[in-house]
Amino acid sequence: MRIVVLTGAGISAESGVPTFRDADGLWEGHLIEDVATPEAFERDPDTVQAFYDARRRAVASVHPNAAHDALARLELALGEQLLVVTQNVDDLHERAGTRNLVHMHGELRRALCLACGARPVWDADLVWRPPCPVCGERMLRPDVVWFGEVPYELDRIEQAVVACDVFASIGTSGAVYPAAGYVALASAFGARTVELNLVASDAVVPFDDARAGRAGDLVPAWVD
Ligand code: BV8
Repeated sequence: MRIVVLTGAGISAESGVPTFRDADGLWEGHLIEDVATPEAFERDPDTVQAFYDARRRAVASVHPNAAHDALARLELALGEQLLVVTQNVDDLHERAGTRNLVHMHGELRRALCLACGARPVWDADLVWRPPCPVCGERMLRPDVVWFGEVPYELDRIEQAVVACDVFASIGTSGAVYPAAGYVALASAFGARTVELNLVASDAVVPFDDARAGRAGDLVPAWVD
């Protein structure tokens, strides 16, 4: 039984990490789309860096919830047959024990060196513009996929989605592509599709099984 699970901000909501749409897309007066873009970083790197430093510090102070824990239990049972694809940049899936994991939108805890391409783990207390530990250049940026940038490991994700028997979407509004298109791809290749979300998302194709509720309740019930 091959399962692909796609997670979004809603799975981390119960850990106390605000979602994008619940915060009305605003962060201290900035539209997230205005902050989460390469143009914004080019224009005002300090504001963008402060946005990610604040989110990194916030994530360090919260913990995985029952939904993250349930997916880690599912991996213990299924092993390589389960792949978790997360749009989230927090490390709550890892901290719950999930290993077969793709961060398609990057990771808060990593930096990306524009000079050499290294992706070093970012020390939360670093003074801004530290030298890259690999090449020494002071050209680090957050290792987060911004709007207009190509997400990570798309081939690996698409291969898993077309081959899976079950595709589950947890805590995502289905607002952002290419992630929002995976349910249609899975369905086209014969997978059974499941949505576990606070409210039914406006998915491009209807889910075979759509359950409304909090991830912390729905995911353990679905897994166990
Ligand atoms: C790209 C990192 C080119 C930053 C993020 C069509 C095809 C391809 C691209 C596009 C397209 N149309 C438009 C595009 C461009 C764009 C896009 O999709 N724009 C949108 C706004 C229309 N996409 C891109 O730019 C992507 N790149 O297209 O490159 C390409 C593509 C393929 C091949 C070659 C080239 C890159 C997008 C990545 C942007 N970066 N994150 C950061 O985190 O700071 S996106 C960011 O917002 C998140 O990562 C996440 O993906 C998204 C927010 O979505 P959700 O996670 O769903 O969160 P949201 O708040 O929206 O919803 C939360 C849900 O949880 C809700 O449904 C709520 O009801 C539910 N919920 C709340 N509480 C709970 C709960 N559920 C359960 N329990 C709870 N307690």
